[in-house]
Amino acid sequence: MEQFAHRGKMPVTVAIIFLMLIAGWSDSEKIFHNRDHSDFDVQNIPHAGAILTPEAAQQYLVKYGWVAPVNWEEQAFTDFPVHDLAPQDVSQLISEGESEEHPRVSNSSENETEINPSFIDSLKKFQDANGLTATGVLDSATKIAMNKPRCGVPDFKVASRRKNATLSFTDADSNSHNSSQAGATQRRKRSFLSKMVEHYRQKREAKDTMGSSNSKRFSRNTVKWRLMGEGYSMQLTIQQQRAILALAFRMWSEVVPLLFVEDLTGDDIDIRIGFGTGQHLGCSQAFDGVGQQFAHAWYLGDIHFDDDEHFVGPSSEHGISLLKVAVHEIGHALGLSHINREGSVMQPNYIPQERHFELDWEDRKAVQEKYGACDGSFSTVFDWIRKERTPRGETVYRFNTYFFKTNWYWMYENKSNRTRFGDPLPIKGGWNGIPDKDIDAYVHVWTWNIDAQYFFKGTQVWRYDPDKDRAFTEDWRKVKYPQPIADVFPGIPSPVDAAYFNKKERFIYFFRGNNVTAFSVDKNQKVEKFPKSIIDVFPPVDPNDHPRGNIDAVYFSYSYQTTFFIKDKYYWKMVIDQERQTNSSLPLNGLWPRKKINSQWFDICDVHPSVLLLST
Ligand SMILES: [Ca+2]
Ligand SMILES: [Ca+2]
Ligand SMILES: [Zn+2]
Ligand SMILES: [Zn+2]
Repeated sequence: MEQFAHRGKMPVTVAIIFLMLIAGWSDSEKIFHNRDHSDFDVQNIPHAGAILTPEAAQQYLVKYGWVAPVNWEEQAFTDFPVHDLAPQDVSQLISEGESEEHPRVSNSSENETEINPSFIDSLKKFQDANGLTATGVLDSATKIAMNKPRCGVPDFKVASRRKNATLSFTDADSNSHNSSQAGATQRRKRSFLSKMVEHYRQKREAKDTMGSSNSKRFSRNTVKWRLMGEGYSMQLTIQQQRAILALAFRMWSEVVPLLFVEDLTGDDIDIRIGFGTGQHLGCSQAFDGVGQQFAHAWYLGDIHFDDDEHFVGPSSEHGISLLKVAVHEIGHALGLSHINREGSVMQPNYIPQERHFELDWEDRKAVQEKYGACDGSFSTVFDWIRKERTPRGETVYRFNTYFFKTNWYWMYENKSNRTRFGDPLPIKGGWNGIPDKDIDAYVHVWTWNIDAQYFFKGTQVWRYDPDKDRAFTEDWRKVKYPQPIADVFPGIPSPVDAAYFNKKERFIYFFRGNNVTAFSVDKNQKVEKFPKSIIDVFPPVDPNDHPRGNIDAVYFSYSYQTTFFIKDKYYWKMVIDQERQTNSSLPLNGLWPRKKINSQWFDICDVHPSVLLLST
């Protein structure tokens, strides 16, 4: 009866699909959005059985790997349940079953909370990991912990997968069905399923980097995903589902060098996503109705959500946040296991959503163990100064570091040593009135009588108005912008590769090819004897280690109180005066040997261009 009631949803699905067909895509969204839920008989939606008895608790401990690690990755299809087919001569074989006596009053005993002794150690382990006293007794706190909404992926999995393992069903299993037609059908089905399993195994192994210690990971940088047409949720619009999933993938993109792209047409999908209830989507693991399990996922594989759960969008106060669950399940698809640590997105239980949850430091490090850290190069880097007034009317200056690359930018928070959550963003929209891509350089001229910010691209220069947060079209001297660089900075050849302002000398240094030209802001002219070779003006500390020319960016950092030369994936830090006082052999304006940009500034990661504009 329960199963039948469960299937009662089907006509609604069919009706909606039909309405979508006749009404067209855009109109159909309203149907989803304003869908009246009264057509569901809520009473009949199956609920996950509460874990109250020792038997149920023992099942929980076995299922989630607390007794022994579960061979989860092999379970995607191998244990696919094959139901007995009806025999052809059913009317002759069928007879009424005899009723069994069942007690009207449950024979509950005092032993109800006593767990089988062989499970006590596992139970203690579970209690300890969940911040409970490890009593080994199934007390009410333990029951509460076991009944929390949770991910269906076991907490302990068999770590290494047998390579090229062949599937075999036990002899006893196949013999038992030998004589019946149903048995033959079952074997055919299993043969089909074993091929399917083999297909997925080969596909997954093809993605592995053989022999590498990090072999359990995607080996391509672009990972394709799709919300499968047969697996839409009944609770959010398809657009909402896709947008939330895209955002969840983007959050991982922001911390590892992987680009995730939604692929609506191709055959070669890496992560297939679907919503289902009970037995679903050809999956070996049935969902359990309302409550407890909300989703599960396979490494380098598929993600399923239990659509009996009340999934909601990121801004909703109630229900289960699809975004948070999706971020967690994508973590599994990327190869992460559960982490019992407060603040981690990989905690097995659902933690009601903080409004703005993010991947924390250790989640980042865990996924970077597998995929490495982002390792980019940048076209322009600078500290942006802004004035703020305190409540007492004093002026204070704050700065943030910006990294520009092609048509997007990141703000870097030096104190927390990461980019702002949700970056990168498009230059267009963040910076008004300047070209929306490929900025060559930025300079902030800041003296007792000048405070001017310039962006350079090609042969032109834009002056930026920080108060109005947009480029000037005309400044107080009636100079119209953009201007030719040669007019604003006479004697400076353009385009420039990079530029920075030296406060002490009151010179702007413009870099182009192997040369550098100094420009005096006081005299408003090129400094004599320039251009010079970069290597002569900024000599190397180690003669074999110098960027030479074609510098990407040069910037003075207020955090580090020194100047950085940036080229490709490296930076060279300029020798500072204190260093020269203790070591007089260091050259003036010398450059220390290079280091990787990502050893100083962490997690400045690209995202796929299709999700650049996406935000919560
Ligand atoms: Ca459930
Ligand atoms: Ca540049
Ligand atoms: Zn999980
Ligand atoms: Zn599933």
